[in-house]
Amino acid sequence: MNTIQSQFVEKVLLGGKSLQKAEGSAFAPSNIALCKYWGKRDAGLNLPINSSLSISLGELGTHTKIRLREREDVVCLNGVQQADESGFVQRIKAFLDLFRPVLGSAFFEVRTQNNISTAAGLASSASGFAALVLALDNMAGWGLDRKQLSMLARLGSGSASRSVYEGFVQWNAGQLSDGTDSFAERLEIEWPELRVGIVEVSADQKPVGSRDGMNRTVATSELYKSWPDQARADLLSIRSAIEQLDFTLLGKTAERNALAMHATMLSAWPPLLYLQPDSVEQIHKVQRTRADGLEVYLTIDAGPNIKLLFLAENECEVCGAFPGIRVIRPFPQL
Ligand code: 2P0
Repeated sequence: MNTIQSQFVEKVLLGGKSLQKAEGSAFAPSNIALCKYWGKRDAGLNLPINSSLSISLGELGTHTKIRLREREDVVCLNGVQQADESGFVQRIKAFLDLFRPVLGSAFFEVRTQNNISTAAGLASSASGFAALVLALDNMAGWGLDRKQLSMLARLGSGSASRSVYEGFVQWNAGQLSDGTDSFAERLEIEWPELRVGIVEVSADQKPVGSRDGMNRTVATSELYKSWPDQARADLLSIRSAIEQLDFTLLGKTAERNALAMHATMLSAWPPLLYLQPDSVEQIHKVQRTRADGLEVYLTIDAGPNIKLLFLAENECEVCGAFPGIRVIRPFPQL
């Protein structure tokens, strides 16, 4: 049991212990960071070194149902019960441990369904932990606000703190050591013309997970020293791009931010090279396409897949240039 985290949960719940139903359900969207979260200032409370800003992916994400059980936890992913010893189940059980004291030491059945394949390179831990927290809140009847939900989801996975909202979301790193000022907030701006395209390069499991990757980068990369300042400047530019609906500024800054994050990974030891030969090919292709006059930018997470950013007016041309991409419309269409 992680004592620091359970004390944090009690603080966030403010003594709310009611259990109104024996089951609950919720949906949370997946998200893609335009200004990346990379590096922790506190691993115990999962507090980031830098603030980040993401876009949630509308209807793409995780549906989760939770219900009480008398004995042992059961975890199902996409309709299939997962082995108890799997990393997936272990992580969910450790997270549920934080809530058992306030919920009367119960056991749970968790049924989670991702409507986007993890093979598409979209973080399922973000929507997964966000949906789990929302489902717990729904079951217990705590009536938590988004700030509280964001802080609880953060304990499961940093990026999950952003997945409790739709649209553009900023996760403020915060400064306090108790973690109570590190939560995400929604930016009240819609951009229906914005598109995200997924270029799937590889569906293989990555050799080093994000958590280990960022810890290794912080511990060993000289280049990482420049990351917090760059992330701070990029976040301001991206906010201003969103406020002015300036797509060129948004795309440029998001692409530069992602490549700078990969530069810090490359300069870690042992080096972290998440990109595959095909990822590099696609990066060149985005640059060539842009030089030919089609405005498309990219972002990449801790994996080999490429995410394109473009506007609705260029959707047909981008789909022609990148056949087989999956196009996501993050905002409701007019
Ligand atoms: C992000 N990533 O901002 C960055 C960009 C990957 C690259 O958040 O340790 O799974 O659970 O807090 O949230 C992935 O890291 O890490 C991530 P933990 P998480 O989306």
